[in-house]
Amino acid sequence: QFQKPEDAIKYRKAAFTVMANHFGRIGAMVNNKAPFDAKAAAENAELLTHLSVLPAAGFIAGTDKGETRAKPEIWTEADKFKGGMNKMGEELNKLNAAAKTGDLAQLKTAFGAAAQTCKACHDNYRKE
Ligand code: ASC
Repeated sequence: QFQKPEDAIKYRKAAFTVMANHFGRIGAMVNNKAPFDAKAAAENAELLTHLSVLPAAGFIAGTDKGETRAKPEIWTEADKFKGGMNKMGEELNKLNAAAKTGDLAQLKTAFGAAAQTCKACHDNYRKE
């Protein structure tokens, strides 16, 4: 799927960038930076469940060098890293379910849990 390692790095970064945008739109609502729009929140949450499967494909062997902050532990602790990715997917599914209820309180709770899964992998697997 990738011609060279740099293409895989670009791909996963692009996927995370798009995810951060859609996650951020919900974040703005739950943090009272934007008006709560239940329909928009649900659309963004739905998108995130699909987008979240994308980055993993970019973490192929040999892509720990170059324009990346990925730590080598991603490959030396591959199962743990995959576990973190899966956890993110699970929490985004919960975020999607919460968003569909149209209840801001439920959205806030699920958003916090999902954000925690983003942060966990950043703390463990991303360089400064
Ligand atoms: C975001 C975003 C992340 C996570 C992380 C959570 O909105 O872009 O990477 O939340 O900051 O701690």
